[in-house]
Amino acid sequence: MTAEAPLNPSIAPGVPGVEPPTLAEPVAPRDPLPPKSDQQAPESVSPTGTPTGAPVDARSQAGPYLTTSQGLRLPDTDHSLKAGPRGSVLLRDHHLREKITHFDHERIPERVVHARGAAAHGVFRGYGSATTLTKAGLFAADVETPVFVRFSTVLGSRGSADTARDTRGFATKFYTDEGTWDLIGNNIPVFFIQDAIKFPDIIHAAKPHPDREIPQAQSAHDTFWDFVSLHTEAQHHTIWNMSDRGIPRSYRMMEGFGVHTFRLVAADGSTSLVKWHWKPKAGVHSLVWEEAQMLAGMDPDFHRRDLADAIEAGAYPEWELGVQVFPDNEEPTFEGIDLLDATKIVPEELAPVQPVGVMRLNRNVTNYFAETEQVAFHLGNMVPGIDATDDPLLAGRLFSYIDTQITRLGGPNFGQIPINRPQAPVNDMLRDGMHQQAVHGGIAPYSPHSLDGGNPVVATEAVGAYIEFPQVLPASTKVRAAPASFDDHFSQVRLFWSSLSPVEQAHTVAAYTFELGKCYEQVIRERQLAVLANIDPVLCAAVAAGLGMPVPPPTTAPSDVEPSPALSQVGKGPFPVAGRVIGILADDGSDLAAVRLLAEGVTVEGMTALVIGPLGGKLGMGTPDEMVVQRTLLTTRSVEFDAVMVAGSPAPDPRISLLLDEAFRHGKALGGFGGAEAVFAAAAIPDGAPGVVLGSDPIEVLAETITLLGTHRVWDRFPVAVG
Ligand code: HDE
Repeated sequence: MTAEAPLNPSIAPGVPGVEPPTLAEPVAPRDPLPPKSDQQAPESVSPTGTPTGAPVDARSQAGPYLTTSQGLRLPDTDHSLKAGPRGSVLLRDHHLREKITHFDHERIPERVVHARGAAAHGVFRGYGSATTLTKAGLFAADVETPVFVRFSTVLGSRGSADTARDTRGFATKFYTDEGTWDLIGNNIPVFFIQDAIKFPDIIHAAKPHPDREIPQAQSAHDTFWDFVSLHTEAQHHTIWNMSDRGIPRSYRMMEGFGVHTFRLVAADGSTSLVKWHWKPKAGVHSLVWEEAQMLAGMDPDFHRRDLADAIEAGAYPEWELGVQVFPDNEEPTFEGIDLLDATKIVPEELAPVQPVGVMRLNRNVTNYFAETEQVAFHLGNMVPGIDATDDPLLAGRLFSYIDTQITRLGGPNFGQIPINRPQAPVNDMLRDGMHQQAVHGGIAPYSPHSLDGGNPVVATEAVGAYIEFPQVLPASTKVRAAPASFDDHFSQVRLFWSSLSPVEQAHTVAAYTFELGKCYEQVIRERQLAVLANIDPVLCAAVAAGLGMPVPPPTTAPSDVEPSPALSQVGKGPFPVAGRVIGILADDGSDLAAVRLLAEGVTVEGMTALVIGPLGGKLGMGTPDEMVVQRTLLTTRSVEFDAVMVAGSPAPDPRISLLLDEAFRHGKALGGFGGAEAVFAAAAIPDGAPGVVLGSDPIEVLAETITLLGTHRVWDRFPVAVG
């Protein structure tokens, strides 16, 4: 791992290079620039997992001159070879053909789901607390394992907006010295379906309609609601999507879940069943729907940018990995909950999450395509001490991930792409195939053999062989069926609903109403309302009211449930504020010395301060306090900031009022000093409104604003009851 850079949040987010460009076209030969300090390429290991000793940037382009792919230096790359300046282009122009041919093949098929993603490198450190549960070496105390994490949305195409209402993928590759372990989870702990055979159905229903290919990256359309209202096991996942969890504020502020139950095997052979949880140190935090919609237009790369900016600034995102542990009984149930049913959670109040390690993401990728696009996760990538269970959804995934890569990455050798290379020695006897990178020695890639010195031999458990857990299987009959325990589709949906705070419930009602309101077929709305009636009468009545439809009677009595406070995002914290973005509205008339002091105070807290001026350039030009304007009223909107502070009384502008009004409605902390009251009044923000901090000392105002930020939103500004 490269040494970590110090916290430097003062970097203006998104600096593109390590050196400012020259105005004139550079023509003098020089070596390529070094990589940016926040970036890291995959480890330099060979296609068969052996460290090469080369620096991690060894694969980047070298040399001062432009060349062909074969290293031939080129005198010109602007003109095709022609018969005279106006003449026909000559077919013999190899440079032209190579350049265009390669370009023609630059794209690969996007992922069939999770096409839109962002990733980063990091490190996982074990606490040692899981060593009684699993022999996997990465959990031993203070063992550090390099990781690569890819976050994603599920439904949208590669170019879709980050802030769509959707589930988020949270896939982690642990490059352990016992082999690679992939933990491929989501930010929602349940899934739409209980059996993998239904995966094409839910995805076909949720993707854009096949005739017009609309709508992009959203579930607010007929086919999605048609499917989930008919296939009611999808309702639990659906309510999570309709809640604030469907629109995270940041990848850094999402929980992650392995969803399935896995089996852990300890060194003494004892086993337990577990569910994996990632808990963000920054707390779980979501956008409000209007912000998400605005961001889809203003900054479709919002989450991607947020992750990269935070890492570049040194505000490294962290998650604690934890497990809920259950006894590995013959019947895989816990407190009556079927652990093999991926549409069910086990409330944390029944089985607390026990921390086993911490992950820190501290390096951005060097090349999006090489790393984020080409990374190939696979559920079957496990290490000794971690095993699968009989969850029928997991079984299908164990097949699917390796299969999809063969099409997506063009053949069976995708494991040799640098980002996918294991960092444990590989000796696999898999040979040849498209894009083979390894130069395998020897003549006997088969087993048994007596040539090549007999190498390799099979391992024993004592030297780290992966031994499948010898699970005892009950005598059974071959059927296409699910156990009766999979039939309860509603009780945990109601459990989730009942565990939300009133603000979150109101958001959830609005989301259902929005989505169903976007359907064309009235019958689909009716059918979904009938399903909601079986989940919760208040939820159903509130959505029906919004749709202007009658409330249907339930066909089954809503179950009695014990709410799980752990499921709500409100009332938690305070959380660290590093990596948050504060907008400071100022103009030439503001006290610029105070603005500077404020910006420094923001930076000291690990946050980013962006000065918003009426026009570009500098404020206080020619004075000792002159400062660069990072955003103008034209280039920004409120959605870019977690809090907004007003320095003095910038000249009235409807865009200032709009910015403050939006930030107010979205529950953001607002601060002001030096006469800012007038600016808030012009934006019709009531005197004494919650979460508006006014004062004369910018640092005192900042301190109070930080306290508000620690709870994520000014919750008191939202409606407090549903119905
Ligand atoms: Fe996936 N899923 N999935 N999935 N999934 C893929 O693999 C699949 C499921 C998840 O950033 C694909 O490489 C089936 C659950 C993530 O590269 C594909 C089923 C969960 C990612 C695939 C599921 C996930 C994928 C598409 C039902 C949460 C993105 C491209 C049995 C626990 C990984 C690819 C990345 C990607 C199949 C269900 C999470 C087609 C058949 C449940 C985070 O193989």
